[in-house]
Amino acid sequence: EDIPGRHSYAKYNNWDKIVAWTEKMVHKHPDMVSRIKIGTTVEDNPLYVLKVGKGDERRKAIFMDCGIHAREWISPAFCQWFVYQATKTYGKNKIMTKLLDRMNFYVLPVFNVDGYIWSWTQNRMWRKNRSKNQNSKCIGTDLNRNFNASWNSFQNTKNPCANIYRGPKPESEKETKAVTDFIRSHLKSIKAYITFHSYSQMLLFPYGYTSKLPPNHEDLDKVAKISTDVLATRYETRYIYGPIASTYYPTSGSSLDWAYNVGIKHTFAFELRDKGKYGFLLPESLIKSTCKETLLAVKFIAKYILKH
Ligand code: ING
Ligand code: ZN
Repeated sequence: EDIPGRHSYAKYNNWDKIVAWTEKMVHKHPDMVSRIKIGTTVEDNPLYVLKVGKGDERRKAIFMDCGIHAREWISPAFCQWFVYQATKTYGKNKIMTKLLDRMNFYVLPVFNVDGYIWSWTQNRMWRKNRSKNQNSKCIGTDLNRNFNASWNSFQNTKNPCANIYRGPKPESEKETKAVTDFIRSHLKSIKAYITFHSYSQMLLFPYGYTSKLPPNHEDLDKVAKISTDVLATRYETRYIYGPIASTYYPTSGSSLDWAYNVGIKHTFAFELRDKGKYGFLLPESLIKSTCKETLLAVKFIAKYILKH
């Protein structure tokens, strides 16, 4: 498992390791994996999306992002696990084979690269990106408050020193803009959007900015219910599910609400393990089990998208 120089899915990997890993995945599976540079960060790091699947660009697709918040290390670990399992079980596992034959997954393993690097080198509890703010010494915008979805509606996101600072305007951040541009240019094929956070063990769907329910909330509720049931079959890990605003807390400017409002009718946010014992500092010994159970839920969502 833990061979020096070899990528380990049972450990947290720093940004350099993750970049090397993206190259490795493309080289190992050129017919199934390609790497797309969708933009760069404030500190000029590349933003890479891995396209995983056999189909051409017109096939149905699911966009998944990990690591929008720097300190939530289990999230990028899951995106890596997903790509690994997809390529490893293609041709062996019936469901995975069908999924990859018929649809594409666009996987952004680390959304907030600069913040992720900062959380490895300077401050383990860092959340935001690393952009400078005008008229403030405080650094960073919360990328999950920076989307154009009721962006201006909550006062608590106005302070540049707050952990949930929304930024000077919607999509002000290069990272946000890269992702929204990519999704907008693939809107025809993208049928689901899934974003991975930690922690709390929740599966959330829109809306965050209002307690109103989205038009297809019954459908979302049903998919979320079955997904969390499927997730629990592996280790009996219990997730709660529901609309963000009532299940968790009200939020404006989130990627989830934005993706829903541009027309992606199935959008979900996972809050991965745990429920607070370790919080953001989830031990490496729990990475694999967390990823395994989560993969079951994601496969269920993908199957559902393929059918509907
Ligand atoms: N939680 C998310 C946050 O940005 C969330 C919750 C998810 C809100 C998806 C809106 C949409 O506050 C964490 N832990 O970051
Ligand atoms: Zn988060």
